[in-house]
Amino acid sequence: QSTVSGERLSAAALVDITWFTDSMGAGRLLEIETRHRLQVLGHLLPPSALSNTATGKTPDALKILAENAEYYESVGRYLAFTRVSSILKSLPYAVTSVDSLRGFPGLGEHCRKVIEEILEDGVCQEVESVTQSQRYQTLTLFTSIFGVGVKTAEKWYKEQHQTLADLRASQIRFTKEQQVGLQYYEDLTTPVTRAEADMIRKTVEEAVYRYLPGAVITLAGGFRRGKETGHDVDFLITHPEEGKEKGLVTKVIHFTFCFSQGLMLYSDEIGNSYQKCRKQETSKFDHFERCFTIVKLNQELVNAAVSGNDSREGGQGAGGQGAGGQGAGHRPEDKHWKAVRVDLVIVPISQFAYALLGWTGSQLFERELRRYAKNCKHMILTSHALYHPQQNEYFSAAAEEEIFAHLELDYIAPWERNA
Ligand code: DCT
Ligand code: MG
Repeated sequence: QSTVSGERLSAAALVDITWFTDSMGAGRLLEIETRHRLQVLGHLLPPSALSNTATGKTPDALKILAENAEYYESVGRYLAFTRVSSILKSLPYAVTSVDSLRGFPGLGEHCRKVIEEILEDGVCQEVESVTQSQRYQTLTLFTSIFGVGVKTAEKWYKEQHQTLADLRASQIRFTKEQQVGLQYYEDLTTPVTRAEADMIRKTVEEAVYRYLPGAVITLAGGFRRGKETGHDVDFLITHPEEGKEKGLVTKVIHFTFCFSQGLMLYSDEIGNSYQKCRKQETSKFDHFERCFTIVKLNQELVNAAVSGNDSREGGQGAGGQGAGGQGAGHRPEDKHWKAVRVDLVIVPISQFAYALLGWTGSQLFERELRRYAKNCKHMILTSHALYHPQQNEYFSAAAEEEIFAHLELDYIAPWERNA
């Protein structure tokens, strides 16, 4: 097989291993892993084979059902559809009959039926009716607003709101997040490109080095996995001398962004709470000092950098003059900036490898890896540490490779984690 298929397989294989070990016990892990890697290679499916062509939607049919399950807060069904969708997408060849998927891990009756229908008719009626339903459409729209989760979207839907215009004209008391989410809706739902991420990185570097020379800034999230676009830009910031990084967020945000340049459209700072929460190792959230922000990115500078004609003065990446955001659909001709979500996470060096692993994602990959750690190794993996509760032991790691080694897994490179 080509290296591409090999690369794509690891993440999917991990999903499968976990499934197998759940039902068969950890003892047979190695045998199953080897067998299943081969099994996966034996099936054929191009990434587009299961897209629901009738709806013309990019996300595949199972992903739509997963989303819909999420809108009904059914985590189990959401995961079941998402896992099968992810595994199918990683297969390098086309599946032409559902029988060839016999024994396929995690493939339940429901998924089988969907796949069968699409293979036979090109369309799955259930997926069709989901995508045509007002509820699905409205919840998809509302949850795409920054600061709006399923519960809030559902509440607004039940109050008969259906469009962004409805929301804007309503008496709803929006949170600060939702206000900026609506105000910059168009920008925030336009994918961030790698060139834009690189430009933001320069700005973050300038801001951070000013207060903490010697800090190390790492681009994490989807961009580290090799994706060309993302919905935000995630940075981890650390310093080789533990403790030096403390309080950095406040300094960087307040002085550089807010006062000096007015580049910050929104920021939500959270202090480090790891020691306080150390006992809650199972919490799905981490406890780093961090800041979720929305910055003004000067697009002219990005365009200049892309065309190899970077005429920046003083290296100022994000920003631009003039205040005030424009709402969705009101992008004026002379608006030369774009609102972009940037997450800054401040990490003590001793936890950096774990933070990097956690913040590289994908979310499904992290979920499966943690599930594997728990079910097969009886360990708790978080973005801070790897912990064995029965042995009351923490495993230190200076690099991601060491974490995989502690888990007795082959190293999986970031670009293989796009599950
Ligand atoms: N993450 C985390 N804790 C959070 C948010 C995210 O541990 N509160 C992890 C999960 C994946 C990774 O960090 C990056 O998160 P996202 O930006 O949501 O995902 P992404 O893969 O970078 O997606 P995109 O490319 O669209 O930004
Ligand atoms: Mg991201």
